[in-house]
Amino acid sequence: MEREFIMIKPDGVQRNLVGEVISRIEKVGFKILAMKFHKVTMDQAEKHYAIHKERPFYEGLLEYITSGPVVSMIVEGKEAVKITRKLVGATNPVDAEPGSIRGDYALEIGRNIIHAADTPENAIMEYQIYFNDNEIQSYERIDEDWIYE
Ligand code: D4T
Repeated sequence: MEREFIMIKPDGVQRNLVGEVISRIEKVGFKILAMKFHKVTMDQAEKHYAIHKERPFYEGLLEYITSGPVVSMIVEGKEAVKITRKLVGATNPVDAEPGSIRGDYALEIGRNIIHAADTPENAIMEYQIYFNDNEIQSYERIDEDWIYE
């Protein structure tokens, strides 16, 4: 099993897409281990997007991600990172397939609704910015035998 870190960004919250996004994550079979409705602090944003520090869009990205409440989640499942990234779609909505979250609900790269970590290692690094260990639940879902063979 693999863990993935997902964040519904401020535009996703403002556009009432929280339920829609969570529904897609649940329905594919992922188990929600943690979830939080919160504002990203500037300190958290700088850690999360440190890799983009030198990029021209960095300042705008920090302003956007800290501009309003977000929903952060840790989910678990088989190939969670790969499958979530497919559900989410390409970073630039122009390239995101119809049926993906960005393909269905976004038009611009700087307002692309959702974040999902791109590797299992980054997922762990990222969720540690937003969650303490005691906020991560361990439980069995009753449909697991019907999701995994
Ligand atoms: P996130 O991190 O939001 O899931 O996006 P990706 O993992 O799909 O893409 P990323 O790390 O390359 O970009 C992070 C974040 O920066 C915004 N961005 C990116 C932007 O505003 N302009 C740009 O040119 C790029 C490349 C969008 C996502």
